[in-house]
Amino acid sequence: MEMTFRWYGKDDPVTLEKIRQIPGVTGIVSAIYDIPVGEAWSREKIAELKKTVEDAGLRLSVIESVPVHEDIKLGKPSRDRLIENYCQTLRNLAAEDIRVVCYNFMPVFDWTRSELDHPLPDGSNALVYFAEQVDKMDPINGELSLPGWDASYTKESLKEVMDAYKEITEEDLWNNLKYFLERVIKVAEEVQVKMAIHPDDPPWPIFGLPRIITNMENLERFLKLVDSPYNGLTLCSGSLGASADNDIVEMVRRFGGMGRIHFAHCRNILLREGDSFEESAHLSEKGSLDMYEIMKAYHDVGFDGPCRPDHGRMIWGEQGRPGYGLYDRALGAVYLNGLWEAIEKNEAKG
Ligand SMILES: [Mn+2]
Repeated sequence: MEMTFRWYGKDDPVTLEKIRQIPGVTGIVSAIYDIPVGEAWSREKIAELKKTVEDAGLRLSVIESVPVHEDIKLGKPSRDRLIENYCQTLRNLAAEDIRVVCYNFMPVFDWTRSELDHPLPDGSNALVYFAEQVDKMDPINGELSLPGWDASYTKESLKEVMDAYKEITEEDLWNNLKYFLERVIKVAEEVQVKMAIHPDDPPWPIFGLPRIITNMENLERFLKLVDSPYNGLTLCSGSLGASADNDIVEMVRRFGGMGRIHFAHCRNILLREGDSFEESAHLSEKGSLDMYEIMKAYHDVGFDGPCRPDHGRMIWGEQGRPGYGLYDRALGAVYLNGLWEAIEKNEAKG
């Protein structure tokens, strides 16, 4: 297992120099943020990112994400050209020896929360999802802006894309995902880049948009769409764990045992009544997930891929990108490494 940390590029207040000082973190998870979605990433730009990371004494381990254009998810005629660009990006990443690519297939909105700085009893704050607040939101009234949301949408273009999805059923989305995978995984195999889909967050439909990467059954179905070791998962415990029906330990054992987890997002989550949740500290006792059992499952299946702490709270007065401050994520990384060391040494003793 390689401990990694997400870095948002040169504008990120959490610098590579700081990340390097977190004990046990050796890998960086990043992306190129100034190329429009749908265009191919040049080898030059990838090499530049890689050099920046390596000059700081770290390794560029995972790309999170190479975003998938909405026209691909909608199955529009323009998708063939966009998929070809996506494949070219994979070839260029492979040429720079980058081997894991995270992406998601969520229509329009990425991860969604109702509040980004909800105060917690200990004086920290965290992202929360309170269903009754989300139910009242109208994404096309133009007043809403959350960090997972693509800021490039105008009110009109957002309405247009939301309208386009009115015709798209869950089965259509499955078909469009299959069409994408059948073309992309072939290239991923050729150039040996492991594709790792991130589950939908939260794992249920929002704002009337379909969501399909949500539970055990659908993950099974996903892996069978193209049954290749290069067609794999980013197993995000926090995203899938938002549904109490999802057993994360079982998922790690099942899909990790198949060698289909290529990237582990490890964080805890505190479930509330009625499809609501808070993002808690990583420690097991602070949330609804047993992080020890999750790490133990990864260890038991022989997981040797990249792992990262996921969203953190804002603590010690830190200001910054919601979910992506330094301190709480650093605590998360060290905690996960601590669990791992204990599990390893315990196993070695027999
Ligand atoms: Mn995640």
